[in-house]
Amino acid sequence: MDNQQQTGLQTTQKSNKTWLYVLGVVVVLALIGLGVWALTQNDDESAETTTQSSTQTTTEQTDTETDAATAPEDATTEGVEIVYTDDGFAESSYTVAAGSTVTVKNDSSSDLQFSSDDHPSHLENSELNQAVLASGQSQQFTVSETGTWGIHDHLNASNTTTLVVE
Ligand SMILES: [Cu+2]
Repeated sequence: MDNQQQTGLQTTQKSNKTWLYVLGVVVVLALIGLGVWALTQNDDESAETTTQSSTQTTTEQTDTETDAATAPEDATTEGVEIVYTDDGFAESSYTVAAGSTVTVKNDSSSDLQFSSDDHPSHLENSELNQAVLASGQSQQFTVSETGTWGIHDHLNASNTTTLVVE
């Protein structure tokens, strides 16, 4: 073996060591990169979960608001309008909650005297007895006593209806 061959052998051994070193660095960098990627994934999942929770809470709040807005639309708390025509009372029965307003509208061509049964004493529920109402006029009153009350036009007692106060 002469000097030139020996130098070539040493260079090859040195070159192999350099490759091992570079490979080691690449592997370490790859592991670090993998670790950072894994941590980033976890952060993303946490953030997603938090976002979903917020969205669900917001949806529930919206539902509650919708329920609250729907609840007051209970027909019996809004009072009732009783229309009277030349054919008599428009409906055979009206229902209203205690404490709400009854509106009587005289759409007939004659006077109306809205009265509690019995005729002519009007004593079944005297809070329902009203003054004479001219043609085209309306009157309002509040009901408080619960029950099923017979009603008639005192001036034409064959025209009757029923008022249920709940
Ligand atoms: Cu009467």
